[in-house]
Amino acid sequence: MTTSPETSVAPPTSDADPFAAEHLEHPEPLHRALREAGPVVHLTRYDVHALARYREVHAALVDWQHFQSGAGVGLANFHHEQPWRPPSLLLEADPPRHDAPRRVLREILAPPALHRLRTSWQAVAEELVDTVLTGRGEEFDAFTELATAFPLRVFPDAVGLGPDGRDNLLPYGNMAFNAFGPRNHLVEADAHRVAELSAWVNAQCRREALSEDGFGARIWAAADHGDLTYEQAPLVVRSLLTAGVDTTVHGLAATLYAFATHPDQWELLRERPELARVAFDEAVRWQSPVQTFFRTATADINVSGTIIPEGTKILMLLGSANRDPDRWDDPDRFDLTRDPSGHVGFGMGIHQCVGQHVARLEAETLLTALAQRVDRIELTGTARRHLNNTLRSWASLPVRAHPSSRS
Ligand code: OVM
Repeated sequence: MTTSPETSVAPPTSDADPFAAEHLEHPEPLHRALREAGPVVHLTRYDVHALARYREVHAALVDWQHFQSGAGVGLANFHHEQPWRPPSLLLEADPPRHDAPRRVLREILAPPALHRLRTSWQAVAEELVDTVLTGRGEEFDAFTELATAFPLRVFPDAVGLGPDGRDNLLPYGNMAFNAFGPRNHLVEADAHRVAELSAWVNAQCRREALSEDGFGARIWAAADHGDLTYEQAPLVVRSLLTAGVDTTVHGLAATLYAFATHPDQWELLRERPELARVAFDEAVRWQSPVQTFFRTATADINVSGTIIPEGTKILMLLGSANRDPDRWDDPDRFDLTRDPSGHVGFGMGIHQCVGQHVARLEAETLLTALAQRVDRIELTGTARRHLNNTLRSWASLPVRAHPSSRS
């Protein structure tokens, strides 16, 4: 990754705005155009370089020394602009400061630590699916009734949140994920709620606000053990509350949408329910609930022949990398028989989603309950998107589910 001017070329340019409504709604055409334009494309509107191919996105994700996170992973450069909130100790930090918080959270969210949650999450999933199947003549909104309802039933309890104000979680996450993009109308629309929502979230991060047996309490216990400072603990809890709700809601929605539009794949899941986990990862590859993150160049970096200047922002199009035909066969196909590992929907490298095992457990328990009870799931109307600068998010998934005769 050294600078060698004789091999560097001016990159192709594009005046497209990846954060414009048309591209947020249907990102694939722009992604294809950017991948085909070259390995690096200069986006003139924001004066940033964009990576749309798998190879370069992957290379940037694993090279934290040249592609730093500490200047923010949105468009705003924290060296020049005041962040909207104190930066995340995990997401918006580089080694060595990043490492202690990461280690603590990794332990707390590791598969063995989640084991005790499985049985109760299974029971909640079964109850929830039974309720939607009996209550509404088998027609319901799978976005609100399943993809939103399930995480909100299990995750806040697992963190140890109190009962009040949980309806602030999704709006806060929506705001946080919008904040990685430009200050467009999506950011402006929520500007009046920043203070109120932030105050609520920050209050829930206090030790006194958390139950004694959740993820939150374990983060505070790590401070008792000297693995974190007491100043760091509430910010690590804040990461759970910021990154742990909207992501799983829209990831589950993506999975349900995938199955509602691919009946043969639902049939396959029903025959082989052990595919539930790989189905979720394939849906994360196919839809990429987190579409983008930025990095900042720590030096003049030569990326496939283009010099990216030190201190400038680089847009990584995760959703595009996850559908790059040079990496994936028939990339636009949702296919349970492929191996989706290596997708960058959870990122890659030292910042790769620390909560991915929680997300997979939510998906596995919900999909398993559904596959045991439902023969067929189909859209009954238009699946509607909710626009967010970072999340490929949903507003509505009207479906009909045909209860299976064998349950
Ligand atoms: C955080 C965080 C981590 C990942 C994603 C994210 C809003 C936030 O540590 O706060 O999105």
